[in-house]
Amino acid sequence: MTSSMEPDHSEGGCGQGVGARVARKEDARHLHGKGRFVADIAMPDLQEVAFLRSPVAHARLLSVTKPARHAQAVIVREDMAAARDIVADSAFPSYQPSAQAPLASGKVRFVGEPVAMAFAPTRAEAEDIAEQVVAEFDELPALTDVAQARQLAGEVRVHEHWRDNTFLTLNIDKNFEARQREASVVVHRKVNLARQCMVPMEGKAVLAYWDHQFDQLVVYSATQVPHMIRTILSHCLDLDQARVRVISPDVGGAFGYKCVLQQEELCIAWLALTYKRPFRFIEDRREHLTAGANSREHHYELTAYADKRGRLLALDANIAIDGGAYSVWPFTIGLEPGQAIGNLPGPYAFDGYRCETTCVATNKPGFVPYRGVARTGVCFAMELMIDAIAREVGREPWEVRVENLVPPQSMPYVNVTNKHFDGGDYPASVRQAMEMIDLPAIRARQQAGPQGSRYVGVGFGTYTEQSAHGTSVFAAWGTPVIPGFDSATVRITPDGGLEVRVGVHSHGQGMETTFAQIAHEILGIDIGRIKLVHGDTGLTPFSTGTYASRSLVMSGGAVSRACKALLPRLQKIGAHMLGQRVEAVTFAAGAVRAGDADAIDIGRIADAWYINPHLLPPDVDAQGLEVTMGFKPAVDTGSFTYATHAVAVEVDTDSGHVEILDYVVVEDCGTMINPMVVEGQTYGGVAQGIGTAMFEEMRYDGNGQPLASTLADYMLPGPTEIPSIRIHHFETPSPHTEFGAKGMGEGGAIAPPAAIFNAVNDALRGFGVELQETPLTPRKILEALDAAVAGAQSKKAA
Ligand code: MCN
Ligand code: SMO
Repeated sequence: MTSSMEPDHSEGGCGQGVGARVARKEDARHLHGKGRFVADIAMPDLQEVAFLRSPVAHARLLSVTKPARHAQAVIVREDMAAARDIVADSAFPSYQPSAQAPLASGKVRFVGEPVAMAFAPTRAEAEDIAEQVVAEFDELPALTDVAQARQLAGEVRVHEHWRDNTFLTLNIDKNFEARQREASVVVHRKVNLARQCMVPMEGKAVLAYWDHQFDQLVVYSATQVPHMIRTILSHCLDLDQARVRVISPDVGGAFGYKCVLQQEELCIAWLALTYKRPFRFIEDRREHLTAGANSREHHYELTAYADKRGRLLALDANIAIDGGAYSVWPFTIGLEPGQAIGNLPGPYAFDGYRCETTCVATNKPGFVPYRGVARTGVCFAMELMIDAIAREVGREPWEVRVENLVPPQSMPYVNVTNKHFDGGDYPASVRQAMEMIDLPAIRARQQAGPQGSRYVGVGFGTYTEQSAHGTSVFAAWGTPVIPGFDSATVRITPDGGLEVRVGVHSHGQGMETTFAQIAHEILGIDIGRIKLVHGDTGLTPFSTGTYASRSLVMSGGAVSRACKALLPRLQKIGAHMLGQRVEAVTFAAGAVRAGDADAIDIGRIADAWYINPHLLPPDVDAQGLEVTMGFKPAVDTGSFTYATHAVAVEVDTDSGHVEILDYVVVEDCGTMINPMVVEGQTYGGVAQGIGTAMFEEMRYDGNGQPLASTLADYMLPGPTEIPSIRIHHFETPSPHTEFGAKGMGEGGAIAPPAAIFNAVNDALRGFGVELQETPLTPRKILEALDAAVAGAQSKKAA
């Protein structure tokens, strides 16, 4: 297996097919400023919309008064009587659903919640009108953290009719007590991940109009999931789905923020439906930061039970998640605790596990999935524990990691939470990362002592990325929408090119290129002549869309199957044109061939089917040169990509500054369609992960006021904070997918906090300092050092 794991992708060595490092087709239009985003669309009589947003976190909404002069241009909830609230149900037994009104009604539950909307020919005018709307609030105590929301549940409720302030609680107990008893080493830690925004370059963006010709509501939205947005808009607005068309044009990054219904989408669609005019809303940066999105905030309390060598026997975990005010449609807030409890054991082979995960409602914006979904948190928590165990037993963290990981000879492996790991060599990824980061050299530098106040350290983070999880997983969660088969339509054009239509959406992942590579691999058509049509419910087959790193496995799999289904049809026509029996021909490199001599290429076959049908065989397949085909892997619990990140850092104990000296990623996403795209995805993910680890935090004060509203106070990593990242690939094909490919779009963002914290803790080991709370600010480091010094002094004095 080891040899099959080492890929050979010399530049362009594989032509244009699977495995080729071809440049992304979509880049040219973006580099030349020719992308078309919602904000670029021009339309006569377009009205721009501004929202009046709640200035308080929790209050009864007593009244909303429209300015007399502009009453016609202001909408409140009562005006939208026919529109339904957004409610996402779930099958989790303890789950309490929230009802999110398109505009606040009766109550506001977070700062920034839309209370009214105003429209005008320009955004500035619309904002001026919105500012004249007068809303009266009767303030209630704001619930701003998990502990307080639980404690005060008797008196203050985010949702009055609930039993308490808990969205849901999940529990698991597998062999915990039995295994725990065998342990001789016990390690306890608290780990905290801060609340974050996603900050895509383009925020929410939606434009809707009524198409009189087709008697249809057309909604342009920056979304990852156009078909699901159609489903829910139709429901909330009581329209036949055939009368709604959702188009997702170019989208400037999405990262999970755009895989759920946003209430502004519903508002704009309602305006267009009601007034039969075009309306648009473009979120600005301040709205995004204060009201748009929150994610990541997890609090862990963990106890690991291990033997003397550090072999993990059992894990006891308590996870608390601050879910904010509302549960998103369709995934519900259950996605986050569900993924957390299921993925906390990570790539490790222990079987005693007890975990309680609670997700609590607070007066903050509702939790939205963000690249990595819960796995960034669980990887952070678990990997800090592995290092803590290594400390406790006095061994190298990489060794303890290697001995605890699922070994390759146990693959395929079903872990303690019933995840089906489909293959790979997890320990080899750690060893490879260790070599690349040159652990002996770092240990030697540490032996030699610090340079002034600068201490070096090294850290690892290993994870599995459950990708493309399908029907059974979502059915168990009982979400309102459960993904099944993804479909693709492939259509050979009369000139021998190819259109590929998929219901997922590409907004930076490079699918216009990688899906063309898949079709090229089978049909041999030049990728320049393969056109991906995506993100338009009017033009593409249904898909639940792009999320959970599923597009390649699911939709890409469907593209492959659909292309394969064309082959017998091509062969039949080609054989007839060659004057051969169909058994005597083969298909290779874009043509039907009889021996070496004669070939009929796809262009000539297409020409015959479309415009010279007298050349066709009498028994030609009447379905022609177009196929719609669905695909889902036989094992639908997800394909498991895995990786080890290793990082070397230097910590300045005078300033608290951390510098990343080196960063390596060893990853295995099965067969790569385009290694360059995989690397691009990894770089972007790691950059976001570095943000999570070191910079980003969305803080709230005791009144629920967000403390960052511009990029001057919400810190993002920039080019100078992102090191050059070295990537090494393993390629262990998945047995369940087309070409053996596994999803990987989120992975880069999963391990950086784990690896970076482990490295910093390694550097500061001599001080007895261990940090466990993101972001890793200089201030936190200095405070921890001060506390350690003070602790040591008081010990001495005593
Ligand atoms: N790929 C490949 N070989 C593999 C695996 C993937 O060549 N073995 C390629 C795919 O063909 C695709 C890309 O890598 O071009 C990512 O594929 P996949 O892992 O299927 O992920 P999705 O396309 O479903 O993308 C969604 C995923 C998620 S869930 C988030 S969040 C995220 C991410 O990808 N958001 C992104 N990456 C992003 N990248 C950009 N630029 N912008 C976002 O919003
Ligand atoms: S957060 Mo990605 O859209 O699953």
